[in-house]
Amino acid sequence: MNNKKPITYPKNPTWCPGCGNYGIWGAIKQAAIKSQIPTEKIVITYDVGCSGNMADYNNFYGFHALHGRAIPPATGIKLANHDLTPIVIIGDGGCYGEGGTHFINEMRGNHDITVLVHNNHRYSLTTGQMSPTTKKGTKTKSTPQGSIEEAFNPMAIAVSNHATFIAREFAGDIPSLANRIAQAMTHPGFAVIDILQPCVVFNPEQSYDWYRQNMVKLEDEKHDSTNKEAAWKQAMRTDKLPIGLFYQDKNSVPYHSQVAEIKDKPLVDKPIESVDISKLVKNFQ
Ligand SMILES: Cc1ncc(C[n+]2csc(CCOP(=O)(O)OP(=O)(O)O)c2C)c(N)n1
Ligand code: SF4
Repeated sequence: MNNKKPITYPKNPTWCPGCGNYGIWGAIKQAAIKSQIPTEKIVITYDVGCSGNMADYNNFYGFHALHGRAIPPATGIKLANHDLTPIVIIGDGGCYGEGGTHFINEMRGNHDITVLVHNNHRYSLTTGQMSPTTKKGTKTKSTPQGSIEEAFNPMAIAVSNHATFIAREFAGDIPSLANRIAQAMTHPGFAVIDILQPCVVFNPEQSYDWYRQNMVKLEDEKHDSTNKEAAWKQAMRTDKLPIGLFYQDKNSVPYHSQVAEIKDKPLVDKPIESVDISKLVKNFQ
């Protein structure tokens, strides 16, 4: 695969008309071009869900993981060949629910991957059950009397748990989202973008208009994205949904650069002639 080949398949997505996944898909394609990273160096790992169905429409190298398990293969790909740029496509259910422990622990290692969370506040592929980000008290198919749990706060988790690039964007603003994804792809460390994604079928209340009325742009608030305390304050806000770059550590050193054996050369380029596995094999004889 190279830059001359199309980066999508000529196949119509099965997403519902008006779904926010179309905007995210468009932004990813634009970001791949903006980042100037050769397409054959980009690898996308997909979770299970409406979001993960993007695996069928992209012509990047990729891997379709189990539900909640798209982050570990991206980390493994980066460790095996750190010349590649892994991107994770995952829903809020998979990332903050089933895959929550991968999310919180791999950001601590500052693994150099970009996690794009399609946050529609529902488990949508399975027809709209509540997810970790569903607002307390919301009636869904699985919570007919209103949900009891407080909502998961991904921005606060990321700020307090050492992620080095933390942003929130809106699926309805494709140019801004594309720029942010390109910026995240070139950030040397763990980058997360929580993308507010309208699910027009199972979450019609949080519509495009609702988001536009409830969002506030961090750049209009003169937010300092190098200041972690300022990022924490924005993450804890309840009056509005801040959009933009919450925090970036400009001195970020990714995990693979701190591993002596691979920091100078990707693992896949290391000679294997001198590797002796006979002792290991004996253990299994
Ligand atoms: C371990 C596991 N649990 C549950 C399921 C069933 N399942 C498949 S898709 C899905 C919902 C996905 O929701 P989310 O991750 O938020 O993505 P979305 O569909 O909203 O994009 C569920 C619960 C599964 N496949 N595997
Ligand atoms: S169910 Fe929701 S998230 Fe899934 S394709 Fe339809 S609008 Fe999009």
